[in-house]
Amino acid sequence: MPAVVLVGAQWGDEGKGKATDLLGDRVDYVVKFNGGNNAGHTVVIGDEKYALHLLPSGILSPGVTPVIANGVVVDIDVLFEELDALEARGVDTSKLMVSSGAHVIASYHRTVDKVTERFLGKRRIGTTGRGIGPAYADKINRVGIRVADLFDPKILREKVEGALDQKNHLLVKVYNRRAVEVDEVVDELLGHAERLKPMVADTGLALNQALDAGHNVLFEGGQATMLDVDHGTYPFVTSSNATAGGAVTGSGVGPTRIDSIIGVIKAYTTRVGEGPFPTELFDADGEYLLKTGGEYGVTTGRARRCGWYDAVIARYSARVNGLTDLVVTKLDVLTGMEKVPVCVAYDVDGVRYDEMPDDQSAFHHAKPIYEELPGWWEDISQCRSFDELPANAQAYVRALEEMSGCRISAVGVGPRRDEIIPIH
Ligand code: 2SA
Ligand code: GDP
Ligand code: MG
Repeated sequence: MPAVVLVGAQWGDEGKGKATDLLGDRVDYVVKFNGGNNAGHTVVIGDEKYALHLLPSGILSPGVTPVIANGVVVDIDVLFEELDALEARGVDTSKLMVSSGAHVIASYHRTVDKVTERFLGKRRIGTTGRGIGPAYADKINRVGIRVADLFDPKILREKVEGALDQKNHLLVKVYNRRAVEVDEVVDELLGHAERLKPMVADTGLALNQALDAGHNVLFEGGQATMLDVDHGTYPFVTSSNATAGGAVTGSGVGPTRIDSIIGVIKAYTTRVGEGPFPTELFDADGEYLLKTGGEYGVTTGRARRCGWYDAVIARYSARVNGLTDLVVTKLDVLTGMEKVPVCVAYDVDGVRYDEMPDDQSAFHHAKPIYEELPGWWEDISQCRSFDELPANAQAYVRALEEMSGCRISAVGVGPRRDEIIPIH
């Protein structure tokens, strides 16, 4: 602390929600800086389970100010639905701040997302269908709608006209769909303005002032390093910067103000959607990880693809994010395996790669080179210190640390908030 960035080090669903929650008591602000309601964080507090998509998980901690920063794409219907659902369960959401510079996901973005995927056929990305890619495409193409536009009906109308110009051409001529009416979109967005208004703020200014005042700010990454539009397995990625750099551009807080960068990584690997995945398993072990780890998408319910830990990816994540720490989650899921293979390098057509290939074809053809580590049988979910872990589980964590080139500062041994072992 005071400014900590937390990112996923693999393909998402590493348990970032829980890791964020872990820092809860020391955090004053939790900032979502990228993505939108394609994210899915599950946080378990006592017997209560919360699934969050758009809202930062810090919203569950009393005293924390949750912030949706400028780098996020906001589906306002979803925002209100999530707020209503939390309020109904007694969670105070009144502190939420939404950046005036955040972009808005409108109904046409969802439509374009779905029809594009259908059109791509077997080349599809396997998106969440939430309109994320089309909203970011509009942002980069300079025809996006920002939160601030909702409070100026004249400008909003002009911008919606601009956004729909080419899109309607595409929808009607290429995809054979009906054109989207400007009035329909303007009315829908203006209908949200009144409720949204009190939440809207210059969040970049607010965050810098918070840091000036000595408050602790946590930047919570959505998706993960291997899904980053620049550093991930392009084109099988999301459309935002999910790496640590995104925390800076996506929030308006400069890089010199960041103190530490934590990567969250599972003790094995999962991926949702299409794209290459060298350590993916298609056997009983993969099925075991899926079932034991409960590897189903929080947003879409899709079964996640499962495989062994990949230290090449861990090293790559440590590098592109400048990680200061790794938090390893779900070590408990590996309990009961006789041997646990870990990928230490790739074999690409007879050539050994110790680092992530920068050639996409090489990564698509990469065959993992495994080192097998001895497993453990003891239930570890009750362990609360590193010394309490069985010797082989300790050795596994130490081996991951050595192979990944980054300090491991905590290990998750169960989904609950307290099921975590800090390592000093
Ligand atoms: P999109 O919708 O444009 O961001 O999809 C592009 C790719 O990014 C992947 N992606 C994700 N991968 C893992 N988890 C995500 N969030 C949900 C969760 C997933 C769910 O946390 O459980 O519920 O299915 C997430 N969001 C995007 C996506 O699979 C595409 O490969
Ligand atoms: P996120 O997208 O990175 O926030 O992760 P998700 O919430 O999508 O998926 C992680 C899942 O793992 C959630 O269901 C968590 O409750 C669960 N989880 C987190 N840490 C642990 C852990 O150490 N052990 C076990 N068994 N489950 C965990
Ligand atoms: Mg998730």
